[in-house]
Amino acid sequence: MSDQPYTPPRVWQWQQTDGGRFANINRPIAGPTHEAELPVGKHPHQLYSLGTPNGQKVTILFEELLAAGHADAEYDAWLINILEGQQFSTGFVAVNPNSKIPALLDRSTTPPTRVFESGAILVYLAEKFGAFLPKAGAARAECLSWLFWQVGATPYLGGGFGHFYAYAPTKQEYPINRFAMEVKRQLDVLDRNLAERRYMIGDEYTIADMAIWPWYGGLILENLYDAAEFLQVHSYTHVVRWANEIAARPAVQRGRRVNRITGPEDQQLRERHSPEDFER
Ligand SMILES: N[C@@H](CCC(=O)N[C@@H](CS)C(=O)NCC(=O)O)C(=O)O
Repeated sequence: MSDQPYTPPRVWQWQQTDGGRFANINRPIAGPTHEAELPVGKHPHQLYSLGTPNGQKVTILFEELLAAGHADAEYDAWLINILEGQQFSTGFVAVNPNSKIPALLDRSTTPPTRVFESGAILVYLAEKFGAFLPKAGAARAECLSWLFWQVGATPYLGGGFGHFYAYAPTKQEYPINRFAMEVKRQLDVLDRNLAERRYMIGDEYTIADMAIWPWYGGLILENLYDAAEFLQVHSYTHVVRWANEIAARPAVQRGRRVNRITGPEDQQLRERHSPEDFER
């Protein structure tokens, strides 16, 4: 790849040597690359995931449901190592044809129900247990609005800013400028909302907070992409206050450890099959 201005050819061709942190897993085609079945544990919910922000959203919700007394929310969390291409097995593709974590199989239904896309998994579980999603009216609309905001906005943070700032083979001013501006705009959207409200929709803690926190809280608390200073994330004081309040929740502290394979050793729980796993 060259730093020179690029003139696109008439027909795009896949450059397998394109570089970048995820070059070995990126492909322009969908579908499985190999045969492998997914493991199945004893609980009703089988989660196939990795402890990235998208994965954490779901494990935080599971841990919050269990903490709120929903014993039927027990789950097995299996590790899918996306850097090793495990999202392209026949078993995983059968649960998520989009080959991305997280993916859920609810075996309490006959036949089992598959759910993919983290936002859809949050809504499915919140509806199933009648928790963390207002049942009707303006509060439900507000919660779903912020949830869909996260799903739509965050690719500019992750695939846009994070990719060009942290993972691309060369640092390029144009895309970094473009996506830094958008991420700072998004942080300001959150900051203005959280200046008026304790949680994203008001006094109630919901799946909207659980979806937004791992990403935007991660920028502040975990220095995601090593970009805290570059983006001046600590200047968004209302987001900082909200991020710290959520980080203090015991269920969040458990959920963020599940399926994690990076960061401090004592924060990694590669698989989760019972509450006792956190005590090891
Ligand atoms: N919109 C999806 C995004 C999921 C996603 O991007 N997952 C990443 C990890 S955070 C992944 O599995 N990447 C593997 C790949 O692209 O092959 C969701 O919210 O569930």
